[in-house]
Formats: sequence, C-alpha cells, structure tokens
Amino acid sequence: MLERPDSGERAVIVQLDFGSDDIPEQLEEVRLLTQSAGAAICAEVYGNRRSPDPATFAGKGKVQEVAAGIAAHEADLVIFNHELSPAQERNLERALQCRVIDRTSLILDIFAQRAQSAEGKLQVELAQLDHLATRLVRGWTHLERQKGGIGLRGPGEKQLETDRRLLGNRVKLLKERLARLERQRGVQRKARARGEVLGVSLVGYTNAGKSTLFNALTHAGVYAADQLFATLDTTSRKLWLGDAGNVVISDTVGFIRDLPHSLVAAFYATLEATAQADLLLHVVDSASPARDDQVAEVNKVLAEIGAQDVPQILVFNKLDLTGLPPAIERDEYGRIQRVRVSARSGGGLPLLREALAESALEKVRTLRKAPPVGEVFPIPDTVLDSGSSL
Ligand SMILES: Nc1nc2c(ncn2[C@@H]2O[C@H](COP(=O)(O)OP(=O)(O)OP(=O)(O)O)[C@@H](O)[C@H]2O)c(=O)[nH]1
Ligand SMILES: [Mg+2]
Repeated sequence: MLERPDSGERAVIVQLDFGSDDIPEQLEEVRLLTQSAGAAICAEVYGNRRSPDPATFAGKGKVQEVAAGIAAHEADLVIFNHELSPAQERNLERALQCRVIDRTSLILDIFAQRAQSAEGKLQVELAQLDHLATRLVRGWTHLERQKGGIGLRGPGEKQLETDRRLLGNRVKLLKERLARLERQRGVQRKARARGEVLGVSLVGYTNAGKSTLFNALTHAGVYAADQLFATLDTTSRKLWLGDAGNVVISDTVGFIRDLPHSLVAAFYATLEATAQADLLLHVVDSASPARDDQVAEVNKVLAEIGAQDVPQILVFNKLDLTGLPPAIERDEYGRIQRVRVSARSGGGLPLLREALAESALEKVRTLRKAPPVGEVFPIPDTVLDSGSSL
C-alpha cells in the first residue's frame, strides 16, 4: 500500500466478484484508474456475491469492512469498481460517512483532469452533468465539494446546489457550443477530404501504446504515459509512405471496458472522425493477459460509433515484452491481419509502414477502379498520387 502523497487523496477501492473470470485484470485496471486520477490506494476490499445488494450494492457485512478500512487508513474516499445507482451511492455515503464514487465517476474525473481542448472540456462537462443529474440530492457532500477531489471537480463545484432547471440550461448551452465547434471541424474535415489524403486513425484500449506508436511513426511528441486516458484530444499528422504518398494519421482517445455511455455520447463528435477514417490501426497491448477481452471491448465501442465496417489492421504492440519477432501476419487470402511491433523499441515499425503503404495503395486502387462490371483496368502502382476521389 502506498504512503500518503503530499497532495492527493487516499482511497479504499472495492471490487466485488459476481462470478466473472477476469477479476485480477479488473482489479489491476481500477488500481491504474485510481492512480491516473491522482489518488493513492490505502486499502482494497474484495468480496463475492451472487448479485448486487439493492440498497448498498456490497451488502451489510462488506460495508462494515469498508468502514473499518476507512477508519484504519484515514481514507478520503471509497471507489467502487462498479456502476452504482444514485440510491446505492447515497446509502453508502450515509453508512460510511465518506465520499463514495463509482467507476463512471472515476473515469469522468480522469477525463475532467485531462481535457485540454475547448471541445474536450465541453464534452467532459456534458458527460459529468449527465451523470450528476440523477445525483443532485446528496446533502452532506456540499462541504466536501468545496475542498474538491475525485468526482468533485468540474461541474460538481459549480452546479450541485443549483436546481435541475439551471442544470438543463447549462446542458443546452454546452450542446450549442459543441455544435458550433463541430460545424467548424466539419468544414476543416471537408477541406482535408478535398486534399484526397487517406485518413488513418489509431484506436485501441487505453494504455495500449497508441501515442507512443504515433510518436514513433511521426516524431510528433504527443503525451504518452503509463496512465489510463493519457490522451483525450485527437492529434493528426501527415505521414509519408513512399510510393503510397501521404496519409493523415490521428492519435485518439483510448477505450475501456464499460465506457460510460454518457461519455461515448459526449465524445461522439470526436469519435465520429474515427468512424470516418479510411483505415483503423487497432493498437493492442499484446503482453496484457486481458488482451483478447480488450480487443473485443474496443470493437464493441467501434460498433457503437458506427465504425465497425472501417477496415482494420491489428497492431500487436509491446512485442518487447512478449519476446516474439516482428511480423506481418496475413489471412488465407493474403490480406494483412496483424502486425507485430514494439512502439518503444521500434521493432517492426518498418513492417508497419509497409503494411500501411500496402493498405493505402489498395484503398486508392479500389477507389479508382469502380469500372463498369466485368471491365478490369490494371493500375500501375506508381500512378497513385493524383486524381483519386477519396
Ligand atoms: N514495453 C513497452 N511499453 C510500451 C510500448 N508502447 C507503449 N508502451 C508503454 O505503455 C504505456 C502507455 O503508452 P501510451 O502510448 O500513452 O498509450 P495510449 O494507448 O496512448 O494510452 P491512452 O492515451 O492513455 O489511451 C506507456 O508507459 C508506454 O511507455 C512498447 O512497445 N513496449
Ligand atoms: Mg494516448
């Protein structure tokens, strides 16, 4: 357990098992989430249940255990790695006399801390207000709120004591501002589309190494760190691929299991760019024991934002941790399925550039083709940098 940091809060984390087989991974994830939010974990409470207790989620005995943890470690807050109903949250806070936040609030708080762009900030605030709207009557937290802390940043400080009508006004205002920014971006996107450049988006589970890979490919110097949701704002750069010309590659926000729905909705505009990409590089932490689940989760969110049909190349990153050699793996039709790389050591990056170039050429070829049925035009690989209509 960590010592109390100079600033930062001490959290008791609670992980219950309802019969899932990936509890160790879920625990590891909530630890990282907690640290990413800036808190130190002073105690962990586990338990098994058949189903959540309607009143307190964890049940009476477990709540007592949590209370003991709070007392023993002078904890400032309790983090449930679960979704709590507003009533459960309220009951828990009453029983524990301590701030209680659920997984959604924790993730929203990290987003609130990281948001940089005007748009990102608006999107996060909108998601927080949505989450807060059902939790307006919390009584005792007013004093706590003045101190700030996880789950209390952002709209909480300003808004909690206002009524729903004010909240509604704020939501309306934020939506209008967002819509304006979206229109601006739509114009920019169209301008880019006219440039007829292939759009490639890096997508993947949070902490998979997207930003590290983006930097390795483009020397862009974006923020990459062993934190969940290090990236919130999309950054795009041109990437020269020799014969295949330029592509525009974008680093994007990472996904996570049970991404709060309000957040997906709020980030829809940002994620829409992903849905409109010509190609997705789906970056995977190939050394993670939860690798396959994470791939599935990412595909789930991609489907939610309408990007399920965008061609994907799986990039199995962190090869240095698995000891496997760099490689391009193809399916039985010779299509690229997977590229094994290490963004950190640079292993396999030339192969990834090759794979990207091949996909870019392939894409241009299909776009240029569209000949009358039955007719075939052989297109030389060298004449691909002008006149296509992406
Ligand atoms: N060992 C190893 N670590 C890597 C590799 N690529 C990235 N990392 C590390 O993984 C952590 C996360 O990297 P990021 O590039 O920030 O990951 P991300 O996918 O952009 O994460 P978010 O923006 O938080 O969603 C950092 O500590 C990186 O140094 C790799 O190839 N090998
Ligand atoms: Mg990142």
